[in-house]
Amino acid sequence: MPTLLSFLESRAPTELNAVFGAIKDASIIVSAEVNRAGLGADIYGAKGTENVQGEQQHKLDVYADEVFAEAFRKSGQIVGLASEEVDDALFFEENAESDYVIMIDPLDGSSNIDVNVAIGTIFAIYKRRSPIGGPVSEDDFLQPGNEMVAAGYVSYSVSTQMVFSVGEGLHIFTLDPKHGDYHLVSENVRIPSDGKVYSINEVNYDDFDQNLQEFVQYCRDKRKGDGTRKYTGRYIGSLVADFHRNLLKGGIYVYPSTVEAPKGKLRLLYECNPMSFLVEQAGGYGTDGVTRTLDIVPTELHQRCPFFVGSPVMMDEVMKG
Ligand code: AHM
Ligand code: MG
Repeated sequence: MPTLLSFLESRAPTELNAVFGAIKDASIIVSAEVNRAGLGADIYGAKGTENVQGEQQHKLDVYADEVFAEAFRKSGQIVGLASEEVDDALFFEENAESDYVIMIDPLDGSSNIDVNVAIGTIFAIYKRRSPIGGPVSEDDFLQPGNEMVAAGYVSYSVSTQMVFSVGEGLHIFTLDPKHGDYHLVSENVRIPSDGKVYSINEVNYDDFDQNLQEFVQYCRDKRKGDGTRKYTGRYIGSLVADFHRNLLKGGIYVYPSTVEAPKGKLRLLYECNPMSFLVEQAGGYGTDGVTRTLDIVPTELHQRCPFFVGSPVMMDEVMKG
């Protein structure tokens, strides 16, 4: 089976392949560290600091952020980085001549670290808008998702997998930790058009608008011809893991606005946008409940938005209102 970089050779420009090389190298380091969680007192547990959004940072979040940032700097092909863990975007001066900026959630689902549940890294890659040779500007990062060049996630789970698209289909690679490389396991993956799973934190049901309440009720009630249930609920609380299951099995993931998170909880630039790009490449779609996620014009780096994503039939059902 082809390795990640040999597969990409004919599909993406050399500069972008170097970015994927950096993601590969950093994710292998993070994966090894994730697999050791609990063994080193310096890695496991909360760090006691908060990120810009007032959320508790876990040591692995911060570690992953540093590993990815260093890999992007060294790649020579990334000029700017925006991360969930850092307030302001970084400019890599030594890469001023390069063309790409990247946005990442270095370790999504981090509240699951301490309970040994799947977590992931999410990334979105764009071409800069500012002139080559100079510093990056906010404009480089506040691009709508429809300008995205490539996106993906690494899921640290039963095995470590990288799921990505460079705009010509969605592909899944599995890490062989013995040999330190990713190998192709599924090419041009398609999400099942109808799904079986709805993934939503149902404790917030009373906060949902009427349309979403009716959709959840529909999923609870819907029966197949033989009288058995058509849908089932699954919610891990790690976007990467919930999304990945729904991608393979068919389903929908929803994080709407709630009383505690009036604009939704997930971040547009490095959570909702890359996942929307990926699901569209697989035949599904993502919205904020009204607008296609990739068409939202961002105004802030750490902007949140409601998120609905998944199989087209289930998405159509919730979107028809
Ligand atoms: P994080 O980026 O701080 O880890 O938060 C994002 C996570 C998602 O992975 C997950 O789907 C969601 O938060 C779960 O939130 P909740 O516990 O409110 O259901
Ligand atoms: Mg996160």
